[in-house]
Amino acid sequence: MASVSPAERDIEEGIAPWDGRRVPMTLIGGYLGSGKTTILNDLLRKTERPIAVLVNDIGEINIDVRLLKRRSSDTMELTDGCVCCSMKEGLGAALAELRARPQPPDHVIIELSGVADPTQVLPWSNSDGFRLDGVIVLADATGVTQQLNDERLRPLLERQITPADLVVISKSELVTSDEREAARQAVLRISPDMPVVDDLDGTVASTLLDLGTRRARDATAIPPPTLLDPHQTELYQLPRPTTSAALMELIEALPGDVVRAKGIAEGPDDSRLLIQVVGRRRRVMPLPRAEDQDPTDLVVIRL
Ligand SMILES: Nc1nc2c(ncn2[C@@H]2O[C@H](COP(=O)(O)OP(=O)(O)OP(=O)(O)O)[C@@H](O)[C@H]2O)c(=O)[nH]1
Ligand SMILES: [Mg+2]
Ligand SMILES: [Zn+2]
Repeated sequence: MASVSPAERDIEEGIAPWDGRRVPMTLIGGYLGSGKTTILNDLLRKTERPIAVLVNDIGEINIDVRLLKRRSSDTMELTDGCVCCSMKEGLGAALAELRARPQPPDHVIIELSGVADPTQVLPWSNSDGFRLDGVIVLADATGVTQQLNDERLRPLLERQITPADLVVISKSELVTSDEREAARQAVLRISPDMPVVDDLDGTVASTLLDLGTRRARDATAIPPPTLLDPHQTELYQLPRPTTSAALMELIEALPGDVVRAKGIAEGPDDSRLLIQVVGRRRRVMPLPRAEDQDPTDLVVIRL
């Protein structure tokens, strides 16, 4: 490579990245446990495109990033804080790191934390090198109606749903068609013109990129972040090694105010067991063994 004099290098650095090209960015939001990582994985499984992924998990441990099937140098984690408030600088730094790469990714997807207000992140989606492609917000068919009736959660969920370009009713197959329709109506009461789809036929993930949102967004109209997060996050130590049965017993005994818990435990013969708790749904599943998959504590979020 030809050597570059400092003067020339300075000029290079002054140019927007990638010859002024703007990489489309998709934000995936929605309440805790609504299915953001699941749909993201689905999407990554269905495309070969080089996609940069940023995953924000509010606990001290980023479980989600360990669950992404396609982990690579293009996966970045934003841990121990919410990207819309306490982790804003972390997001800025991650995007700066992307910008510094010689080759742009095809697309950037950010999984927001389950308590994030997507509006707060919009300014980054139109920063140098990026343009907003769309805001997808998941609404959990098994929980959204009840969550919207909970005074502690309603303001947060309204803030999450309002800026969406598309709302996906997740976990549709777990409810009756009446419940699904109730979830859809609950979303429409907040945003009457919102496009709302469900994930019943398994094709929704492939429609999430290239939404090409045309919605006008006034960056000056972004309200200051308010502390909408009514939750407390704790870490519970897990026994090592342990068994599915013991873990089931442990999570069944979690206090009733636990809305979300997740962790990776050490099972028999150095296997891994994934714990997933969303409200009353509590599951322990064997996890295909990946490299560097160290067991974690259990991240527990209480309301
Ligand atoms: N049956 C069913 N389960 C789902 C679906 N989507 C997600 N889940 C389950 O719901 C739990 C939470 O899913 P995640 O994808 O981790 O949810 P999340 O929104 O990323 O959660 P946080 O990042 O912690 O806010 C997991 O046990 C998933 O397997 C779905 O469409 N159907
Ligand atoms: Mg997630
Ligand atoms: Zn936040």
